Amino acid sequence: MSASRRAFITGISGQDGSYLAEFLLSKGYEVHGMLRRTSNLSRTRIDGLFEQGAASDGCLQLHYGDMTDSMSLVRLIRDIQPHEVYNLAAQSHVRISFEQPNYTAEVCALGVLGMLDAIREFQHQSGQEVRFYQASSSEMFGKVTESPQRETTPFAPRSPYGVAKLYGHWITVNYRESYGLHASSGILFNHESPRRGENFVTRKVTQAAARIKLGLEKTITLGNLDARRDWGFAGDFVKAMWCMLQQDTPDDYVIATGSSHSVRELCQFAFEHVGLDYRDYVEHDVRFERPAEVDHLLGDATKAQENLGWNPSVHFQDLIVMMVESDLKRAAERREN
Ligand code: NAP
Ligand code: F7E
Repeated sequence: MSASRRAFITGISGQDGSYLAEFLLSKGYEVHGMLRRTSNLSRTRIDGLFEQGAASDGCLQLHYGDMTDSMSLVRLIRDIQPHEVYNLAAQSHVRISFEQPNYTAEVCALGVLGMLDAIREFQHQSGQEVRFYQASSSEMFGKVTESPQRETTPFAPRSPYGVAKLYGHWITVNYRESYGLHASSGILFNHESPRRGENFVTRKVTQAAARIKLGLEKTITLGNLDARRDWGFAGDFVKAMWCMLQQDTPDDYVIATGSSHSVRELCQFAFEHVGLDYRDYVEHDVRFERPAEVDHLLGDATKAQENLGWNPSVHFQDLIVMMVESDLKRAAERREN
């Protein structure tokens, strides 16, 4: 093994995993990522890193494994001997968690336990410290009892995803308190980017605005337009994950921008950017609503600002412009091919 610090990222093929891998490589880390087996390789978000040669010089290495296969986690921790583990893998779609509650719990709850225990065992055997980051979520606040939400706000999850994430959160706290693991949990509010999955509402809207503008689609069908979210930029949020693992003492942190907008405002803004009125194109379908909704999330990241020196750099409007412009470019390229 080389002398540089080794980081292991689960969920490296996802939105956050790709930004975090880039960030850690830029800091000189040797980055190892876990991919699950799929019939088509799902690594388009990190293809750019391979094109830049990160894989050929050994700085970026991918390994097969799965959060539902604890033996694969034990093997990977033992083989990689990481200094830092970022556990980002999840069935991360809230509405789909109502359709796949069992699988969501296996990945987002028991998967975290499997990883923590693999780390505990490796640390015990080898004497090497492994720092752990858990991707907790503002969905754990659910039916909120105070606003804005901070680290001390009571949890009240409203979906199988939120409930599973809450287990992942508490078991991380439990391993920290019981076994002295350097385990931190980031309670991240919604964060988006041009790499956001196409079935999350920001990307669904920015992609539709772009495609409607270019004449490739006629309408977009959405669920609840009144829900409000605190939306930030994924590139900013992954830096907070790293900061948490550089602290002497592990802890839990809310990461958020501190301002919220409704889905309706998101539509209005994205469509206005391409010179259209969203009311002419947005249709409603109850299929895109959830059995229980989280109405309004708004985070207070004061603790992260004070302890980590972390601040968001991209505001909501700039984020949406970034995403619409990227979707315009992608749609135009596809139209030409
Ligand atoms: P994402 O784009 O959906 O990525 C999820 C990643 O997990 C993908 O790489 C996916 O692999 C992988 N994965 C799914 N099931 C797996 C399994 N059984 N075994 C191994 N890998 C598996 O999610 P994200 O937006 O980057 O979010 C990263 C993490 O932060 C997640 O844990 C999410 O729940 C949490 N979080 C996200 C937000 C947000 O607003 N983005 C906010 C709070 C917390 P495939 O590519 O093969 O699907
Ligand atoms: O929904 C409403 C929907 O799916 C946002 C995940 O990253 O952030 C994300 O979860 C809001 C909800 O994100 C549609 O009802 C309306 O109120 O983009 P979303 P989410 O559920 O907030 C948290 C923090 C995570 O941890 C999760 O992993 O938008 N909405 N119409 C819609 N949402 C979707 N997806 N599709 C619609 O058509």
